[in-house]
Parts: sequence; C-alpha cells; structure tokens
Amino acid sequence: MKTGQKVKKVAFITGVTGQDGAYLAQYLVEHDYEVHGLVRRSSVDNTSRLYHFYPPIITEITLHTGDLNEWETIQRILREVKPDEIYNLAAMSFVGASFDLPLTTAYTNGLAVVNILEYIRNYDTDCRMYQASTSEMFGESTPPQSELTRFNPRSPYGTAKAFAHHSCVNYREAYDLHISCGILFNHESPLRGDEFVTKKITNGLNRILDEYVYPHTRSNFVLELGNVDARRDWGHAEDYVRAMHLMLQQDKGDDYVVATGESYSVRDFLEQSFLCIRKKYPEFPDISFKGKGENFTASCADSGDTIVKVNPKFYRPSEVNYLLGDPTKAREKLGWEPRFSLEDIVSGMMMHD
Ligand code: NDP
Ligand code: GDR
Repeated sequence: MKTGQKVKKVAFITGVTGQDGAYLAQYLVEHDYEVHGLVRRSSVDNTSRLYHFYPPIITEITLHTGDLNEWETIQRILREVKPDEIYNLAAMSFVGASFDLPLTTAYTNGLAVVNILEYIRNYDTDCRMYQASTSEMFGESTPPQSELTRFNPRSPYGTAKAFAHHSCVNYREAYDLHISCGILFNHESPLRGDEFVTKKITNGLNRILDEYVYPHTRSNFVLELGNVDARRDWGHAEDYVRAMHLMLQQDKGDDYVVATGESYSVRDFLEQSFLCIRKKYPEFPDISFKGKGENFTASCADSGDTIVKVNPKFYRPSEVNYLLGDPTKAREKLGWEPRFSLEDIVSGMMMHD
C-alpha cells in the first residue's frame, strides 16, 4: 500500500496483451487494484484481448510502451509506477517457435527477468514479484510433476524459463525478497493464441462445421496437427490467474505447481471438441478415428472424407510427451482449486470460436 492519497495497491503486469495478462488485469481491477501494463508497440494493434470483457479492461488500466529487452526503459517505467506487485508474464511463449528463435527466447524469457529482479533488489525490496514459470521446465521428467521434480527442459523456451526460475529463487534467498514462481501447467481459454494446439483445434473444427453447414463455402479444408499422442494437464486461464494473485498474498514468496491433476492427449482434446460439434449441430456426421502416430486421421463416416490428419512438419525437434501436475501444495497452502473441467474449457472455446 502506498502512502498519501493512494490507497489502492498498484500492480504492474508485463505481457498484459496476452491471454493471461488480460484475465489478470480484469481480476486485479475487480479486486480494486490500480493496474499498469507493459505493451509492445507494433505495426498491428495487439490490444484486442483487452476489449474482451465488458466494460473493456483497457479503459480501466494504464498502459506503458516498452519491450522487456529494453532494460533501461523497463527500469524507468518501474521507477515511475512504483508497483507493490509485479507480475512478469511477458515471454516468447510458443514452444515450437523457440527452436527457430533461440536467442530472442533466451533474452526475453531468461535474461530480461534478471533486469526486473535488479530493480527490486536496488530500488524497492518491499515490491513483490510473480514469475511465470512453466511445466515445460520438467520436460521428460516422470509424471506426476511437483515442486520437487527435477527440471529436464526440452526446448529453448524451457531452458530460458528454467534460467529465469533459478534466478528468481536465487534473488529470493540471497536478498530475502518476496518472489514467487508459479510453475503453471497448460491453461487455455477463448483468448488463447491461435498457434497453440487447443485453439488450432477449436478454430479448425468450427471452420469444418461452417463449411458443412454452408456447402457453397466448402474449400476441402483439412486440419493438420503434429504429435497427437502428447499429453497435457489442461486448465483454464481464469482459474490460473487467481492462483498468481494468491501467491503474492502469502507471508513469504515460494514456488507452486498449478495444475488440475488430470492429463489428456491432444487426440482426447480433439475428440472432446467433436462431441461439442455434435451437441451444437446434431446433424453433423459421425467421425471415425483411425491409425496411430503419423497415420492418425479423423474422417466423416458417411463420405469417408478426411478432415483431420497429421503433418510431421508440426513435430518438434525434441518433444515433451507427458505432463501431469501435482497441485497438492497449491491446494493446501493457497486454498486454490480449479473450477473448470476439460469439458468446460473445450465447450467455452468452441462456442467462442
Ligand atoms: P501469450 O503469448 O498470450 O502472451 C505473451 C505476452 O508477452 C504478450 O502480451 C506479448 O506481447 C508479451 N511479450 C512477448 N515478448 C515481449 C517483449 N520482448 N517485451 C514485452 N512484452 C513481450 O502468453 P500467455 O498469456 O499464455 O502466458 C503468459 C506467461 O505465462 C508467459 O510467460 C508464458 O510463457 C507463461 N506460461 C503460460 C502457460 C500457458 O499455458 N498459457 C503455462 C505456463 C507458463 P505481444 O502482444 O506484443 O505479443
Ligand atoms: P505447449 O503448448 O508446447 O505445451 O506450451 P502447445 O499447445 O503449443 O502444444 C501442446 C502439445 O500439442 C502438440 N501438438 C501441437 N502443438 C501445436 N502448437 N500445434 C499443432 O498442430 C500440434 N499438434 C500437436 C505439441 O507438440 C505439444 O506436445 C504451452 C505454452 O503456453 C507455453 O508458453 C507454456 O509454458 C506451456 O504450455 C506450459
């Protein structure tokens, strides 16, 4: 709480234009925070998610222009805003792309985090910080994965996030700072980016449904996926931003796994999305799922037309096959529970798309 007239807590969110940033900004405004966010300026508008809620959250928060890799700019903004809580959500967040952008990923997801830690250490040791750590750091470690599981990252994204995670733990211990790392497993929502597999499936199946319902629009679109056998512990972003906030309300900073404790394959997610289509449009034909791995297909049982297939171009040079989180600590220490089931997540995304 700041002195003088300012009675609201001040939060600074990096990555405010992303999926989690939008949900978190909404959540914090509802909880009477003064919210500031960092926005990269680009030639296309990237603030669309900040118009998702009503009234648009963009009208309730203050935006600052900057890039996490402009270290001086970030220091200047933080010294101006003087936040009580920093939520560092900004990242190059697409694991697949990190193999093509290893240096950008290392700078943004790794080194730039140390710049924020230096601000706290040098200018405001009372400021609390949330770091967006990730289940991707576990890589191929045996499930279920908890706070005690060894990191074994399998992508430039995962290695950079592991560096940032260890840096946060080090600053917490070395300088007695209130820094928490949320080791969040995959979480989705209608605001999920189009490249991620869940959104790609819900967007793709809605296009297939539209083309079925309006035959004159047919383009013989086939949804192409990568590894359909990968398993993920999928939750909902709305649940997960609540956990971020809870972490910063504890007496001390700590690390927490945030997950549902249930794991499904990409193929399961696809099948669940087809069930939604059948609910929305009962006339849609039965789907037959055939083959395994690279030979997997989904086709219309009546016409035999293939509508989903595997294209190995979406495989990653090294894959994370099986993630299943153990959220016991978050449940016991934060009192946190997920409210959305996989069915809720899929139907919310299918309805929105
Ligand atoms: P998004 O990709 O939706 O959002 C990422 C945000 O980071 C965007 O606002 C993006 O801005 C911003 N950003 C990227 N690079 C920079 C930069 N150099 N400077 C400033 N801002 C930048 O991710 P999510 O909301 O899904 O995830 C939030 C965080 O949580 C990320 O750190 C992610 O790695 C992590 N995470 C996510 C999980 C998930 O399942 N969603 C699970 C575990 C961790 P712009 O709009 O301009 O692109
Ligand atoms: P992930 O999410 O890599 O877990 O990272 P993504 O949705 O990209 O992939 C999940 C799994 O699905 C497989 N897959 C495909 N993935 C994509 N994107 N596109 C496809 O066509 C496809 N087909 C199969 C992938 O190989 C993978 O196994 C997300 C991000 O939000 C990270 O920022 C976050 O840290 C982790 O979740 C936890």
